Amino acid sequence: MKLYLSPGACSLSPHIVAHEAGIKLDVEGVDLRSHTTHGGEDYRAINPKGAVPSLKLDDGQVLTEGAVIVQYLADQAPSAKLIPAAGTLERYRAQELLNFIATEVHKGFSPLFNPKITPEAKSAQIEMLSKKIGYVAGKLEGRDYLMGDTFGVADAYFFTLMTWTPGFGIDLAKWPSVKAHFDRVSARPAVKAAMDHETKLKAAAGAAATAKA
Ligand SMILES: N[C@@H](CCC(=O)N[C@@H](CS)C(=O)NCC(=O)O)C(=O)O
Repeated sequence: MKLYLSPGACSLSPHIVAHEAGIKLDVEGVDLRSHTTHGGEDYRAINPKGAVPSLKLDDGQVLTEGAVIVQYLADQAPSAKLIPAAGTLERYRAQELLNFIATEVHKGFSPLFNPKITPEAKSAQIEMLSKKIGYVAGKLEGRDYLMGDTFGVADAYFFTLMTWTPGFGIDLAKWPSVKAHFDRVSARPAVKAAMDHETKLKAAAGAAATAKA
């Protein structure tokens, strides 16, 4: 399997899940401005939506949408217990969380990346996004991870999005349960490994671009 990602983007979430699950993946970076893979391929020919993440399966099919890819990966390694079994109510609870994180939290960040956003629109967007983060903060009260005592796919996704908060002046200290979750997830060896890998990919892509210039 090959995961297409952009270092530090939402694709960090399935990258973390693969590390947590002990799944050995090929990984390829994508330049999201040119929609070209680091290997020089047209990324839109791989995923016509142009967005990361996407996962190329061993039979050549490509799976897209981060909330789905993390479930696929977790289901490949059931002993890692990263998601409840399909068909159980708990599985729907995990999907309920993933859907909220994807559509409310993740897409709550998206307008903030638009360089044309006005200061007024930015502050209104941060206010709206803060309410969504506040909802997740409530879910984290009195528990270590979103589904209870053990780390799961929703934790990987939510954590990934929270790595973006400093860039927009959002201080996680406002939500002590989210800050504690962020620190707890950051300390996991699999999370560190995925993040280190992405730092190296970014540096390699930067060096290749400089060499071409
Ligand atoms: N619906 C997609 C959206 C993923 C997404 O927003 N990816 C961003 C990076 S975090 C991206 O690739 N943006 C560039 C683009 O869409 O061209 C998913 O949930 O996986």
